[in-house]
Amino acid sequence: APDDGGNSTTLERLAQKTEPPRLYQVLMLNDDFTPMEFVVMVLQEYFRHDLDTATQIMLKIHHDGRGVCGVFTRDVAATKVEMVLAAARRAGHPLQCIMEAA
Ligand code: NFA
Repeated sequence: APDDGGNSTTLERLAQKTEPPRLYQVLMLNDDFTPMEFVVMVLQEYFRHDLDTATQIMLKIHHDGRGVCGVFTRDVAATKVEMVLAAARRAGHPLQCIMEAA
């Protein structure tokens, strides 16, 4: 069938068996050294969470060892991980950030 340039309807996409993109969780891992304020800042700046949500996610990571920052397509998730790791390295913190298939 000819390429419609992305204008196909949902039903047409089903008929074409077009799969939705796979999604990936971006997670941060707890450590004993990264300041809580830095983690909250990262969650606001790179994941666009508000202060209250960022604080809740940071505390979840602190208590459980890991927590979900957001869910994204593969390339976006990989870029988020690299941005967080670069910011942590630049600030001299050992904060770790990973992606996992959702
Ligand atoms: N556990 C860190 C502390 O007590 C805070 C932290 C939270 C670090 C979430 C990494 C991720 N300073």
